[in-house]
Amino acid sequence: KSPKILIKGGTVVNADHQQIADVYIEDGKIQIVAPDIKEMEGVRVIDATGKFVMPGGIDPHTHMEMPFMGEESCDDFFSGQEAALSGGTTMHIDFALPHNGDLAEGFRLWVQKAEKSCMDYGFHMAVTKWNDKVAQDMEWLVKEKGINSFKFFMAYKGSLMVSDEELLQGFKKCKELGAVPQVHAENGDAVAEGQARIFGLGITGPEGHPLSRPPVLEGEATGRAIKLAKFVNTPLYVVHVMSIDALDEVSRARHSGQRVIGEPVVSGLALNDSKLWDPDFRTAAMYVMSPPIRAVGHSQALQDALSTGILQLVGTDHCPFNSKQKALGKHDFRKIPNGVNGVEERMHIVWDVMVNSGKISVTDYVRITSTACAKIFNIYPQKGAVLPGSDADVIVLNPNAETKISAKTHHSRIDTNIYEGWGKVEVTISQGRVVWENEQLTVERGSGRYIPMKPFGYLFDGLDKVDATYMSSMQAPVNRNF
Ligand code: DUC
Ligand code: ZN
Ligand code: ZN
Ligand code: ZN
Repeated sequence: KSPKILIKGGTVVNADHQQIADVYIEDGKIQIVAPDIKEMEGVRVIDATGKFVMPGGIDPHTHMEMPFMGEESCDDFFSGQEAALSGGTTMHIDFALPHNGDLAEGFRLWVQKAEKSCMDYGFHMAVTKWNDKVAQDMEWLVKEKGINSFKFFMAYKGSLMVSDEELLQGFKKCKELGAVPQVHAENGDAVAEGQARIFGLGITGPEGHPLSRPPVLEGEATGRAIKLAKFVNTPLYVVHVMSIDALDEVSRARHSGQRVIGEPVVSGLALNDSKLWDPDFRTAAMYVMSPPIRAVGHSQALQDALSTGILQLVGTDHCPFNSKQKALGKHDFRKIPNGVNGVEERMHIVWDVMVNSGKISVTDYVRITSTACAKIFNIYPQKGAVLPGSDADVIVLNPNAETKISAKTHHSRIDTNIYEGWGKVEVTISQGRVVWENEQLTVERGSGRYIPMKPFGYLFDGLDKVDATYMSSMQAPVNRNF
């Protein structure tokens, strides 16, 4: 039977409001949010005086047990979710990949992988080529399987990358289905050329990675995807915005009224590329992800864009590979499996770089770590809010806590950590149960639930009205403001 929990005396924070109140939880749902709820027998009380009570984090971008570059990311759904819960994230949306190009098969595979889950999760589905079967499967996934977003890789030539023609067909289908198209935006042809060029110069170490795929290639692809989305009149979600170049494209489009969502990730917000030049291969290789972590200056611009609302939410691209896996690229940076950790650290790091730095309010913190994601993927207010009726995914965050992040104590299976030294979430409640407290996890394998997501979320509101006059409206010179 589900426990009864009363969180007392904390400051309850939602994306639009904060108040000192108690939160009563029963049957996996938030039942009451009000000041001074009476303590009753059989109800477990958690004292949150001086602390923040918030919706659990939702990570819109993870890759658990993802087959990639000949390896598989080293967190599975269970260990990755343990890591998430211990860091105050209570739901993630993982990228399911097609199996040999087949979306339906890929979906079934991801359903199997996720059976071991211990928290709630959803899926995005990647589209890696175009044909009638892909289009049919997209329809099946949206109408029957709770998927409302599809990701297109503009990089990874020869494996995941799609052409502009495929992108265009995919965008059209997304628009028709009310699903959000997402892009990994780097020019894959140019990346391949850049990698050959840098390797040919004798630069074989991890520093070759950022050198071979500079910000201009991210900016180009981001702009291209945005313009194709405009041509199709569909919303667009740009995953892992890592550079000023990509940010400028998102910013320009938003200022012209286009519905473009930009998602920075914690590595891009908090780190810079200097460690990629570390003479120790093991250290440098930990920082290899794509698009690359950029030079000093990009992260500050991304933080500022989050604080002004140009960027909307924060993901992680959690895709950890341990040092043995990373060592496959010891003599060739092109073979280092791409990916970093972050699902366990995201809530802490965003707190530090955005709230502690004074760039955003605590309510905005809730918005960019939880609520915005729930709204974009159409699961609000089931998720993303501390409101009566919402799922009881709640955290207690102590702004004065001194918990520390370290590879020695973290819960991910990765054997290194690029975020040594950060930490704030003291209690995590998932599905109405306390799963993280006193730095102890209490989770149950198989208790995680798949959260189906419906199409035609708010990004599609009123979009059809524009369609009729759309081609002619595009003749107007509206886009001069940059
Ligand atoms: N980038 C990464 O670094 N890892 C997983 C996939 C991706 O696009
Ligand atoms: Zn990506
Ligand atoms: Zn603006
Ligand atoms: Zn990713």
